[in-house]
Amino acid sequence: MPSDENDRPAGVAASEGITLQELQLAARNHGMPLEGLRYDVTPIGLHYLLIHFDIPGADASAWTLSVEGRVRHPLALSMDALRARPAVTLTVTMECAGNGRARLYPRPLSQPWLSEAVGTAEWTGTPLGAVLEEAGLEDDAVELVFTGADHGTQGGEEQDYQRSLTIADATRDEVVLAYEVDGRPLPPQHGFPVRLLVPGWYGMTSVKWLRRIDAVAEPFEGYQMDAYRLRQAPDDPGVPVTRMQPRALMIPPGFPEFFERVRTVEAGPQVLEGRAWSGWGPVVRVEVSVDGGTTWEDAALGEPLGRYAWRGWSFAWDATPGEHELVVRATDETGSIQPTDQPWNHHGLANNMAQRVVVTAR
Ligand SMILES: Nc1nc2c(c(=O)[nH]1)N[C@H]1C(S)=C(S)[C@@H](COP(=O)(O)O)O[C@H]1N2
Ligand SMILES: [Mo]
Repeated sequence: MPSDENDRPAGVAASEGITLQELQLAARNHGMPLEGLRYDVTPIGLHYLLIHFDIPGADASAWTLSVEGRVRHPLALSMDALRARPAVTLTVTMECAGNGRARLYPRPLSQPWLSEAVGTAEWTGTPLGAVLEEAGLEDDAVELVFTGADHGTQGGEEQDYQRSLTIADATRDEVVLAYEVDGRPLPPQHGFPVRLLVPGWYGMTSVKWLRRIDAVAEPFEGYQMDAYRLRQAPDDPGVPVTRMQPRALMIPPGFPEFFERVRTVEAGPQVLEGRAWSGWGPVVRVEVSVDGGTTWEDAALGEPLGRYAWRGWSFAWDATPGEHELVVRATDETGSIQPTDQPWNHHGLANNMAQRVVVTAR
C-alpha cells in the first residue's frame, strides 16, 4: 500500500475528504440502510444500487436478447419468449465488490461504499444453461460475453457494460436470466426488462439491461474484466474478483445522532442482531466482540434463507454503562474468516473487513 500521499498512484485519494466526484456517484448509487438487515428479503427500494453509466430507456415489447457468436443456432429472444420458458425463483444476497472501499486508507477513488452495498431479493427468471444448450455452443467456445444496453466511458475507454463468464460458470444451475424481482417486473434501476443473475458472485457479473450474449473462442478482456482484479498497484496483473467473501453485518443498536451517527443504547440486557453471508459456501460461525475485537463470543445462527442468501444471527449482550466498540465477523464453510484489519488493494475490491459500531450505553 502506498504510504506517502505524494507517492499515491492515480485512482487513490490524496486526502481524507470525500471528493465531489465520489459524492456524485454516492448520490446516484444508494446502499441499504443497515436497519434494513431486519428484513429477510430486502424491500426492493432499500436494496443497494450500482449503475456505472445511465439507466437506459427500455421498451419490453420491443426488447430482444440475442445469443450469437460461436453458436450453431443464433437466437433472438423476445421477453414473451423468455417468459414462456421454464421459470425458477431464487432468494439471492447480492453485494457490490466495492463494499467497504471508503473505509480503506488510503481510499481508492470510486463509489465510496461504507458497508451497506448489499441486499437480498427473490429473483425469477429462466436458467441460462438451457438457453445456451438450445443455441448449441461450438466446440471452440470458451466464454460467454454478456452485454448491457448501458453505454459510457470509464478509464478513458468508451464501452457498453460487458462482463464474461466461462462456460462452466455460466451453465451452473443457479445462473438465470431474471425478469422479475419479488414477484414484479424488474424496476428500471435493477435491469428492466432482463438481467443476468449469478448467485454467490459479487454484483458486477450480474449484467443488467441484458441485450446480447456472445459465445467467444478467446477469453474476453474487456474493461470491466480488467477493472475487477485484486491488485496492489495499477500495473500488477492481479487476480480476478469472483465470489463474495464472507461478511456479517449488525443492525446498529439503539438510536443514532442525526449528523455524526453516533449511537446511544439503554444499559442492560439486549439482543444484537444481523445477517451473514458468503459466496463460497454457508456461513458456519458468527462471532461478536463487545470490546473492540479483544475477546470474541459466538452468536446464535438462524437458518439460511436459501443456498445463495444470508442467514440471521443474534447475540445476547448485557450493556454496561459507558462506551463500547461492537465488532462482528463471519466464518464460512471453507474456513475463511473476516479480517479485523484492512485488506488493501488498488480498487478497494472484496474488502470484507469486520464491521465496527461504537455505542454509548446510558
Ligand atoms: N449493465 C450493467 N450491469 C451491471 C452494472 C452496470 O453498471 N451496468 N453494475 C454492476 C454492479 S458493479 C453491481 S454491484 C450490480 C448491482 O446490481 P443492483 O443495482 O441491482 O443491486 O449490477 C451489476 N450489473
Ligand atoms: Mo459493484
